[in-house]
Amino acid sequence: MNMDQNIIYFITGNIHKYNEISAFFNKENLNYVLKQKNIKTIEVQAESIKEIALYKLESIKGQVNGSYFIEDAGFFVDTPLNGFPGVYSSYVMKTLGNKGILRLIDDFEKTQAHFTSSIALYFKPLDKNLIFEGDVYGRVSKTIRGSGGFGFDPIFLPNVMPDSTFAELTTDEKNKISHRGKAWRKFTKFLKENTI
Ligand code: ITT
Repeated sequence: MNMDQNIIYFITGNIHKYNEISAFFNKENLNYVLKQKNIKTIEVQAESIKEIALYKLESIKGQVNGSYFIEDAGFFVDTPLNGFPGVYSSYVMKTLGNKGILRLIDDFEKTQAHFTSSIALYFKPLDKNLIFEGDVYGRVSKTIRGSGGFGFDPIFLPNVMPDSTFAELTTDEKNKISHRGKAWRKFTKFLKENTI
């Protein structure tokens, strides 16, 4: 067997996302080796994280040998911002940041929020694009708390652990309940059922 067949590339420029996924990978006895590759992908504006993920995957077609995946995530403040920043999460993180989000919703007592993750995989043995999704629901914290995680983690309180922000959890704790963790478990199930 060609050794290259057992490598799966995670195409990302975000080391935090890579570290979370690689923590999962190392725990499972998968017949694959994970490698990070940072290739410029095209991020279109679309209505859903899933559409963005599939487009991003298509945008690097022909540039990687073997199987590869990308992951796209978004943070949605459902109450009171009707889902904003959602598909604009990267841009809003760079411009407003967590402080800016908290300022926008300062007057509201009741908040609802969620993260969504879409892993889009090009699986070479089947010559197919596949998608695995996960989400996690919670609230927005009144203050920025915790030093772990990244992005919007310091302001997100998951419903299943409502006293801690994602940034106050260890990577393992976050992985057990996160959007990325849920998408990841579907992805792993597929890889186990389709071992080459
Ligand atoms: P890629 O190179 O993989 O595209 P990215 O940093 O552009 O990395 P996304 O588009 O998936 O990542 O993420 C959109 C924004 O949401 C970005 O600002 C992230 O910091 C943030 N984000 C993504 N996943 C998160 C998570 O698990 N917790 C907190 N914030 C997250």
